[in-house]
Formats: sequence, C-alpha cells, structure tokens
Amino acid sequence: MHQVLKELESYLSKDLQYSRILSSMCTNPHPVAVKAHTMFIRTNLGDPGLFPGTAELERKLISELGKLFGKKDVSGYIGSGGTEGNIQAIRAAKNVTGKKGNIVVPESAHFSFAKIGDLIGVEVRRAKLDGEYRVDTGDVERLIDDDTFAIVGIAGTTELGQVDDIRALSDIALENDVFLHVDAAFGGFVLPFLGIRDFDFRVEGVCSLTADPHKMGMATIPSSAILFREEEYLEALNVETPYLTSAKQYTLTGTRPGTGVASAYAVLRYLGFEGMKKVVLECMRITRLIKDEVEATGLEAVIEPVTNVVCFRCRAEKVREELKKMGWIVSTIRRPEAIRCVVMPHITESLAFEFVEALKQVVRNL
Ligand code: 0PR
Repeated sequence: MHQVLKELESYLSKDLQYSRILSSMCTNPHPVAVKAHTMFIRTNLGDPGLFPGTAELERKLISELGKLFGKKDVSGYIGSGGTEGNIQAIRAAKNVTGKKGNIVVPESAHFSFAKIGDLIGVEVRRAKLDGEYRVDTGDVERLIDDDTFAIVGIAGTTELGQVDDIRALSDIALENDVFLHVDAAFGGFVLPFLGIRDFDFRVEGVCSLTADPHKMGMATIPSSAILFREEEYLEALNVETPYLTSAKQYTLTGTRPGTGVASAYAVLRYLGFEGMKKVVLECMRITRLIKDEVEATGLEAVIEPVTNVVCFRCRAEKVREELKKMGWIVSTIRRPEAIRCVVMPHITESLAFEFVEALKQVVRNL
C-alpha cells in the first residue's frame, strides 16, 4: 500500500496550494468538514433506505438551510454543485408549468445555463445588464413572451459577485406567472451574513434557490443545496425507481455521496451562523483592503465589491500572465476587460499584502 500512496502523493504534490489562488470560488475545507466527510465516506444517498441516518441528517440540514434562507419548511436536497442545482431548478420549472419554450437569464449567468439549454432543449434568452452589471429588469420584461416559463436572478455573480434586484424580478415573475429561480451558488453563504436578505424565500416570487456549501460554506466537494419553495416543485422531478429502497427519486444523479451533507452540516453546527458571519466579514475586510491598496496604484475597480470578489480594469491577460510568473493565480473577465480576485477564507491579511505588492510590481512594469 505504501508504494501506491507514494505514487498518489507524487501526483497530488503537482497541484497548486490555495494560498496563492484568487481565481477560485472553492477553498480549503474547514477541518470539521474534513472529519465529517471521512466519517460518511461510504454513504450513498442514492439508496436512502440503506442509510436512514444520513437521510435524516440531510432533512435536518435542509431545514437549517430553510431557516437561513427565510422558509423553515423548504424542500430540497444536497447535490453535486451549482450546475446541478440550476439544471434541476429549470427542469422543475418546466415540469411544473408544463411549458418547454424559453427561459430568460441575465447576461452574467454562469455557463451552466448554456448546458441547460442544450440538455433540456429550451431557448436561453440573455437579458442585458445595467451600468452596475445587474440584470436590466426592463430587458427581462421585454424578453418574456407566452412561451417563457422561467426567469433567473443571480445573487453573487460568478465574475463580479454582483447581486441582481431579486425583488424586481419577483414582481415580474408574479405578474407574468413564471417560475423565478435564484442562483445563489456563491452568494448563498455570503449575503445573509452581510445582512442582505432580499434574495431568498423572504421574497414572495422566489420559487427555487441554489446555494453551495462547497464554495463559501467551507464544506468538502461536492456539496450543493437546491431548495424549493413548494414540495410539489421537488416532486415534479421524480422518476420511478422500482427496485430501490425508495419508490421514486428526484435527484439528478443516482448514486450520491452523503459526505457533502455531513461536511456542510458539521460546519454549520460547529461555527454556527455567527461563526460563519465572522469568516464572511473577514473576507469582506480583506476584499476592501485589496481594493483600496490596488486602486492607490491607479487601477480602477469595476464595481464597489458587493461580495468578496473584486475586479480591476487593466490589460487583463498580460497582468494575469505576469502574476502567474510570480506564483499568483487570478482569472480574467471579458466585459469589461479586467482581472478578477475572489477573496476566499484562505486569503489572509498578510497574503493579501503580498499579493498587492506583486500586482504593484506588475503594474509598474507594464
Ligand atoms: N452559479 C454560479 C453563480 C457560479 O459561480 C457557479 C460556479 C455555478 C453556478 C456552478 O457551480 P458548480 O461549479 O459547483 O457546478 N462558479 C465557479 C466558476 O465557474 C466555480 C469554480 C470554482 C471555478 C473553483 C473554478 C474554481 O477553481 O468560476
């Protein structure tokens, strides 16, 4: 066994450490999440009758998340990622409304919606953004027609961390009788701790919400919650599973790890909402620190950070390459041309200062 592990180690050691990564929405899982993950390593929620304890824990976690997102008796499950959450929400919307025409998403929507268009065979219409890179709700209204069955709002966009006006989208959804899905894959475990609440089930028209513990929830990968306002929306995903311990299955995958349930629950229990808030506030403090320090060098932030993401206008590809040579990883966005820094919990204050120094050096030599 020693030999095999040594071989594995040689591959693992080629991977990058998170400490110099500002391009990722993932982070080192919390130690309690790692312990929980290991404990539940053999569980398979694809056959919940064999794992009734893990299934019970999942129901408890969903109900805790319901409290966080403004509806105690929410329905849902823990899946593989924001992509699965978004797919399932649109599938549910299609099945509940009985329509299969088009959906309207913001131009800033994650690329998972391109997969959805392909998989479900619906037209994905992209609404323009306003000057602050929020979806232009007037354009959403303009794009809706008789065949539209769902609209999407984003609470924490992938590129800028911006939050759409979910209240306005809710009004539009109720008026046009369409399903409203909120993609809070990233923002779900940020916004509530910043006191931003008007993106979740507290807003009347919100039918479903994706929020990923494997991003800012510090859980192990994979762990992602898809939540529905009504049990019937979840039930609309059911297929029959005649030979299993359960007669029906609403999940996208069949075999499904219980590790994401255990690790997400462990972080929630161990840190509590108060402890998670502290982590988020520290990320925000460091995000603003990076913003102020970098702006002092003459680069301009694209928007005032709403979540722990900050983007700077510059010759992005060149800056990204130069930073990479110095061991720092950032990503780039195209509209507007900018580098993107996601300030996850692994970016400490001293790392942030080191990063800023590296960026200053790059900017000086441009
Ligand atoms: N919705 C939003 C708003 C997202 O930002 C993402 C992923 C998803 C949905 C899809 O989530 P899954 O990737 O869990 O299916 N956002 C990150 C991104 O695409 C994911 C990521 C994380 C990418 C870590 C790279 C990385 O190193 O940028």
